[in-house]
Amino acid sequence: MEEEAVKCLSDYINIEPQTLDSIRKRILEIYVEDVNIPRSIAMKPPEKRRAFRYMLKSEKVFQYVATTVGKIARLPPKESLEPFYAELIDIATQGNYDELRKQASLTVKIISSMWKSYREKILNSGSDAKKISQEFVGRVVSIIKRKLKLVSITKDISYVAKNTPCIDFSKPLIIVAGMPQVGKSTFVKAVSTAKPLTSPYPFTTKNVIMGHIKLGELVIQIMDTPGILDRPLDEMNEIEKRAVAALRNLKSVVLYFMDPSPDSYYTFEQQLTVLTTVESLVGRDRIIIVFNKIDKVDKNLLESRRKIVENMGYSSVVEVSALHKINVWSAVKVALNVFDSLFGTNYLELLTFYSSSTTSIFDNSSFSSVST
Ligand SMILES: Nc1nc2c(ncn2[C@@H]2O[C@H](COP(=O)(O)OP(=O)(O)O)[C@@H](O)[C@H]2O)c(=O)[nH]1
Ligand SMILES: [Mg+2]
Repeated sequence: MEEEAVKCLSDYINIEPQTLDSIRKRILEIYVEDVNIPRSIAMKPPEKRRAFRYMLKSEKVFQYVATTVGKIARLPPKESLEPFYAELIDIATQGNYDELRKQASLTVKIISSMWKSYREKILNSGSDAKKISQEFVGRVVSIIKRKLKLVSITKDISYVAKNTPCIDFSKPLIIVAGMPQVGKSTFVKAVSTAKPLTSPYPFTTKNVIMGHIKLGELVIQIMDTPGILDRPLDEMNEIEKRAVAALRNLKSVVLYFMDPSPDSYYTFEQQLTVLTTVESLVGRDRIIIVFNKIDKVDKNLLESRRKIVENMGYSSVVEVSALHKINVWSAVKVALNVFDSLFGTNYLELLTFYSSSTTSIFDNSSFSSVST
């Protein structure tokens, strides 16, 4: 039961990247390869043998196309995928995924029916066998070129399938979101198994990355996301859109990370603007505000910025330093508490149970400082 709740996009989508050129090249390679003539045919007159040989070559070409393009045609329809996965595919393919599937099935259909007539033609062609089989191969290539225009997006589809984390829909999920440079990846790295890159430059995190916090029976999923800029959703780039896709589609609570320090990469006001964007995606109830980098913010500034956020309707702000691992587990604990109250689960109890016996991971002093 629990196993079935784990979904990986690569279980549904498993294709190799193809281009028009890669297919054409393979077709020509196959066409020049030797073929084995069955014994029964080897006894026939030379002309018949020749015709059979060219039929076999063409058939191998046909089978390659039917298999390769057929695989694209048989990709699962977008609507059958988890909405989160479907949106990632849309982002990567500019919404062309289902159109590619259609193009592929039409291509296979046309080439299959063409093969039926060419097969007979080649077998009965006598001395023209070579010419007719070459004509078939030429037409196959040109049909692919005309009908399978989107074939190169298989590269993007394959990439998404290979690089999208699996999600266990039976386990709690915390999404870490915010502008670039607020310390999201540093935090996810500090508390989970994930080892995302962190750096002093924006957009180091280009994809959603899943980390796990394992405590006995309890597994908490924590997702690092690329930073989002203060601009309308439809102006966001592909990288930002992946974060939006996670926020929009996954049952989760959100740790909205902010950098309240005076030298933050983006201003505090910009971070508040992005907060309203995140609110529009998930609703305020699912958001927990986290002030990071408290190691370099003085108390007065922290206090005044906390007031601003509280005035926006957030009752509590968790203050942490991801880099120095200060209070980081409080943020996890608060997130789990909100998850429980929103979704009727009881994970916090489990967490408290396991954390009391896992002091090496969980610093109990930081736990007791959280009021939940
Ligand atoms: N002083 C301080 N720097 C931090 C803290 N957390 C992260 N940073 C730094 O902020 C920069 C951006 O961190 P990163 O995790 O890549 O941010 P992201 O873009 O939100 O994922 C890096 O140089 C981190 O070392 C913190 O708690 N205190
Ligand atoms: Mg990052």
